[in-house]
Amino acid sequence: MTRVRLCYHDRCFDGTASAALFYRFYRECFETAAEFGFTGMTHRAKQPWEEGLFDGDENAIVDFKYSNSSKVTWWFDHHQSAFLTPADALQFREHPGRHMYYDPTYKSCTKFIATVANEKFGFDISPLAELIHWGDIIDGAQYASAEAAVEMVEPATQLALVIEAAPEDGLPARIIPELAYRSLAEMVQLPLVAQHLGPLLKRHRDSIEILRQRCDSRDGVVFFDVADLDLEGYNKFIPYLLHPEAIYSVSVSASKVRAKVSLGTNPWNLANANANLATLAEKYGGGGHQRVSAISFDPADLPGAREVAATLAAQLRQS
Ligand SMILES: [Mn+2]
Repeated sequence: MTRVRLCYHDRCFDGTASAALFYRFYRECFETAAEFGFTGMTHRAKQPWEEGLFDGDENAIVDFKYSNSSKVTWWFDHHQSAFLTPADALQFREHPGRHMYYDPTYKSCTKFIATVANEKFGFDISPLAELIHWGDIIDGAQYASAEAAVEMVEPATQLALVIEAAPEDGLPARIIPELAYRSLAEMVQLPLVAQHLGPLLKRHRDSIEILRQRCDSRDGVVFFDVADLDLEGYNKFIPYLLHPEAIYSVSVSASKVRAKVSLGTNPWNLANANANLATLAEKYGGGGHQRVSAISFDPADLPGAREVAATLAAQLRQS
């Protein structure tokens, strides 16, 4: 029996959906009985690939950075900042592994994996159409309005809230095998999801009031600092609901594993949104996509995070 180590972007709807899609794809196209172990990956200030992590016969990474380890047999990513070093990027370009796929033009990694699995391996993606659709909406910020992104009535957005913010370590890993075979409406009824939903929806509504007090919107940039609160998993569209005039958002938050500066673009005010936020974040060791990116700091370096956030907010206000 093949053992598969599947590393995915933790606490992220697209990362979890990518893992579910890969899980079903591998079982249907390669080995039904393969034994999976799931590892959620978090962006941190230090090198993410720890010794001994790739312990499977197959080691897969989805919706997360490239690893130059020869043990990695599958890789799918769509982030602009996919490579830790220029040497890694060169290695991938010159000697891509047989099952290594990278395309930063995809709005979601879920859709990217689905397309490759279908076109190259004949995987039937029709049962997963709903999941693929929502992966693109959520990771690509393609909601009709800020209200639609924040109101949390769709099962997909409720599930995303639980994946991103539930205070239970390892929860996405328990969600993945279910998500591979169930509808989103069924998913939010499952006890492992439903038990978190009530408290998280209340916390979400409270966070709108907190951000109403903390947001400072000037010259096209809404800035807020919530590093003193347990609020890392806040909904990233709330600032644009409160300040539709903003083009960008810059924020500081903190958790046990990192201090974090987040940069975002208002998806409903794109006329003058020309800054590449991934490129800006890369200057400080972070990364992401053109329209949304982040920089992770050691949890002890909150002052450093605050300084970088202030610098970037000032820079975006002048752009
Ligand atoms: Mn993604």
